[in-house]
Amino acid sequence: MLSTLASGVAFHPGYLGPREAAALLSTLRTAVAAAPLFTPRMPRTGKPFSVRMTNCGPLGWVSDERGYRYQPNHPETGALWPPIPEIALQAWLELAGYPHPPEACLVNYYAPGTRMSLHQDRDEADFAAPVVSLSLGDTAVFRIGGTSRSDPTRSIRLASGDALVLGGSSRLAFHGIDRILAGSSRLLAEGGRFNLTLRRVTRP
Ligand code: MD6
Ligand code: FE
Repeated sequence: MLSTLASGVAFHPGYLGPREAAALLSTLRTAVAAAPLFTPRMPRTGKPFSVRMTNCGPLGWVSDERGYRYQPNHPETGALWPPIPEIALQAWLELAGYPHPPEACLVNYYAPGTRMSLHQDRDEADFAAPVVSLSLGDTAVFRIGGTSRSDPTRSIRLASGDALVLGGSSRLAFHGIDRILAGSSRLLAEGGRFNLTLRRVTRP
């Protein structure tokens, strides 16, 4: 079932079934072994994020005192990022409605108790491409508003296997994660949640 919450927001609950979610997690484990989760830091202040991150694909999103940017290599190991998991590429083909492949797959890991403050995804050169997000593990309380920080917001619970697409007039909507519902999924033995966001970074 697809539901449209606002223009350009498409929510696909249960997009990945439990077996597909488990298969994607298994590929993700391999990727994280090659490109370990790191703790990003805020530009200027250097304040650490509570979420840990890594990336797959030709480009990865990183943040540190020097700012937000995309780069081809891991900030700690220097290695190129591992490939984007096949199941995630398939989700892009089915959901993005955009005729060029994604270049970055940001992987966020939320331990119970962590959150992501309200932000826009705007470090990409081409906002014609949507951002496609996949959730694995514990349910997250996701908040989404409009293109001004002060616009009213609404909450959606993102459960394991759910896909969310931000495109069109919602491509630059403010959004964030208020909290993780600890123990809501048994997919991750360690608990918590992985979120994958697929992005086109450069103009094709
Ligand atoms: C998360 N998601 O679900 C955070 N960004 O953990 C995002 O920041 C996000 O879900 C752009 C488009 C869709 C998203
Ligand atoms: Fe985002």
